[in-house]
Amino acid sequence: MNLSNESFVPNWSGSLSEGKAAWKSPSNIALVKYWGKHGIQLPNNPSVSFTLNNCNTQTSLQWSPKAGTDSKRTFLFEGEKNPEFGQKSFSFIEKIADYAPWLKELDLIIDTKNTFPHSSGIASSASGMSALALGLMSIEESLNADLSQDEFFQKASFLARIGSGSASRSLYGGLVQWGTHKESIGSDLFGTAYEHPVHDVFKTYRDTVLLVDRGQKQVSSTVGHGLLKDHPFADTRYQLAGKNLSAFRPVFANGDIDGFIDIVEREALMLHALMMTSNPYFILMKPNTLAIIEQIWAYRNESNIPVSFTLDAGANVHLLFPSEYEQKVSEFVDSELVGYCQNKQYICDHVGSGPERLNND
Ligand code: 2P0
Repeated sequence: MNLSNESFVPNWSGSLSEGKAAWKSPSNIALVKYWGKHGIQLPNNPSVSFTLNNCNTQTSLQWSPKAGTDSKRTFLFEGEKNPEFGQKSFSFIEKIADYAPWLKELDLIIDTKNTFPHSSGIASSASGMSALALGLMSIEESLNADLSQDEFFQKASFLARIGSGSASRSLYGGLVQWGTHKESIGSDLFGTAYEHPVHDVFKTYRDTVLLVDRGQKQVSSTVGHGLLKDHPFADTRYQLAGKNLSAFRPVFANGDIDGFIDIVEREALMLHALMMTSNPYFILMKPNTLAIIEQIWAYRNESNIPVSFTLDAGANVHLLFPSEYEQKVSEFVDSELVGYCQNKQYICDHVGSGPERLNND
């Protein structure tokens, strides 16, 4: 796609007034993983993800022309002040200043909450940054009547990416690609709805997130990404990510579940193999992560039910399966897997249709 950073710098001026907007934006789970970046959160390889539904962030934004000389920012998490999360939002707002110059003229109140527990190990950066980016785009929309819906979501994805790379993939439903790839229109600057045919089975796929460890990760994703810089396998990894994205194309088109399982599990283990071979090396899986993987493989062999797994940058396991097996897999989770989950907790989710504008009240 022939767009550059400059394409997102406003070349119009609108008149500022006060307003309110609220958005619900989902988390996503990568099937081809983003691991390794350069510049301002630009990916070293293309990735593709399922947009989720039930794991989401709801953010409301109130804005008004600034009352003092400095613009005032207020941040509330679940109705209360939260300096740590507030700092992340404010530093995001600083980083996007060139693309939203009107922000320095406004006072802002950001009020946000997640549907999933904060310390569940489910990354809140994808849903959180995308929800905030959508709220900011609602401000831009109020200033620029010529903004089309396509431009709205594209720039929301562009801004969300600057907040957190994976957030760029939360702006559309179904399958979403981020990063250039020879077979597609994809961009490194923002996510795009997956452009090739997708079989119905992947439009309602299930993701049961098994919460293995809710503790703080020892190594953040940002540090993990950074360790790819001098990683001996980095170049091979980037090539394989592109190949796996190509290999997914007929799999998605034909509803080839066996092909899906093969690529998605290889990607998950490759991500963690990269962590284990970084310098310094680290392991984010826990014993129960491996125990769950073994149970999934045994159940698949015995039952022929096509359950598979993927992993994020953490110990939790995402159990992926077609919706027609929901009842049987639910029994499997309750009888065999729940014992490996911290406090027996898991979250049932599925492929969703993307962000939603909420009523302001
Ligand atoms: C992904 N992950 O594709 C990969 C796979 C985790 C494992 O992107 O530094 O929070 O904010 O761009 O997006 C997690 O990293 O990192 C991530 P930043 P992000 O979803």
